[in-house]
Amino acid sequence: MSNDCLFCRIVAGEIPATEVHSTPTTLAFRDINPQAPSHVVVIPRAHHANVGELVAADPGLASEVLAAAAAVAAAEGATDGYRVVFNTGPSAGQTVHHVHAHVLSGRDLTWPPG
Ligand code: D5M
Repeated sequence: MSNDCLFCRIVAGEIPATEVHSTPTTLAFRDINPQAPSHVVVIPRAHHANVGELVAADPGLASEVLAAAAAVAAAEGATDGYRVVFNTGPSAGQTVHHVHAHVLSGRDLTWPPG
């Protein structure tokens, strides 16, 4: 855990979040700035800066994050489809440096993304 990390502080219960799914190794909560009718952030409880660092350090945990993302999409009723996004690095707009999967659904999602 990093005291400087917003998502570590959510895992620790120091900052409130609207939790929608939880496992011993992952946590999912509603994005504070939703970009779709359903917008959930899925994180590993352990701190890794981005998806590349996560999969290099712990591929099993990366798989658990993806499984949690799929479970969230199912629970949100995303029968028409959903998108999983890992913004990685400044050019992709990553602002929180604790790896997270955005799970977006509930509207038609355009391609390519901006
Ligand atoms: O996405 C970081 C995301 O994290 C962004 O969509 C807002 C969200 N966020 C930031 N703070 C919170 C809290 N406190 N609760 C829920 N969601 C939050 P990025 O891909 O790094 O730009």
